[in-house]
Amino acid sequence: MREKLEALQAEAIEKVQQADNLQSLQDVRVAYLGKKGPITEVLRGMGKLSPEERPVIGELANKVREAIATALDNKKNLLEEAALNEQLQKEAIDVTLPGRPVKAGGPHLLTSIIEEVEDLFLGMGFEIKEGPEVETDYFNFEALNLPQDHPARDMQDSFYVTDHLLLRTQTSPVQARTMREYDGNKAIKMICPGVVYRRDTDDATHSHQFTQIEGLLVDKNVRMSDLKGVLLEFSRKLFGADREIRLRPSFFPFTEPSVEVDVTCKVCDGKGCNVCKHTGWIEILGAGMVHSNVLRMSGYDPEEYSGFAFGMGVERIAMLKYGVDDIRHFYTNDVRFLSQYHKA
Ligand code: 2NL
Repeated sequence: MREKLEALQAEAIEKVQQADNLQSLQDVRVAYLGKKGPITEVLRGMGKLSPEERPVIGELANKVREAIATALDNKKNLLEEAALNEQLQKEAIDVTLPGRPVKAGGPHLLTSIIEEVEDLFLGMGFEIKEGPEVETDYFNFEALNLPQDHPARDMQDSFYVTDHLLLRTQTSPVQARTMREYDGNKAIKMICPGVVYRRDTDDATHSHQFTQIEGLLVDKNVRMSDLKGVLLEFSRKLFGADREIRLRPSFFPFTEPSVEVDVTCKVCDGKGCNVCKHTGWIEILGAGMVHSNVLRMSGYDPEEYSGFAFGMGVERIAMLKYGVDDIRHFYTNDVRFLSQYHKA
């Protein structure tokens, strides 16, 4: 009996050692320690033993059972630890891999130009004003010396919301509103950037929506030479210190006299090229002395006050400055186009 039990212990521990996964280990446990296992069988046969042998064999059987159980538990711990390690290994994340860079956006080229122009005029003491994009007929046209049925309204075919409300065709209504707000007795130095709308067929140089920056200076004794000085300063800051400007006579209903302003072409250094259409000059904006009717309608006495105003298309400025060949690039939002103008 004693030899049988010792042989069982040796055999069971050998099997435990051989088990290489939790299932086969469980099989060993059932085979040796289960209800139908050899140890249970020994204990059941105890009745046949002599009273002297019974406690000795009983004690040994329990020791054998404990030894096997301990071996099983130890091996179980080992196998579980190994399984955990294998899982950890498999699911390991390599934190030393460099991350994927987050693509940073940047301001739209038109926004950059607006901000550049704003900085420049803030530096000359101008304030920046904004106004509604849905305007009244009065502020968009009437107050700017464009009465109902005036033929010049044809130049600004418009999107109407009602008979008296429309998408503004220029940013000038912001200036008319400001003059009114200033009560006809204060000096004004302002620029107003913003989106404007005209009923137009889109092509490489026309867009039904575009961006304008207009400027207005009203004070006592404002003269044409003030306009020229401010626009020369502006042109040199935006296009380069070596630029010259020239003023050509023109017509706008809200200014008198009116001028078209050209800047010298630096693509060809004035020799003539495609950009300047072989003239050496590039038109960048329109301007003039504020019409006396416009001053009067907004509460300023033209005998006491005078002023100049100017307006430019931001897309046109951007196209000239960066050689953009199609105005639609600004609105089709192709990141390959837009990201070229993001500063690092
Ligand atoms: C252009 C020309 C211009 C103005 C805008 C203006 C505004 C007031 C009074 C007088 Cl409140 N004038 N604005 C004056 C001359 C030209 O714009 O070619 N814009 C794209």
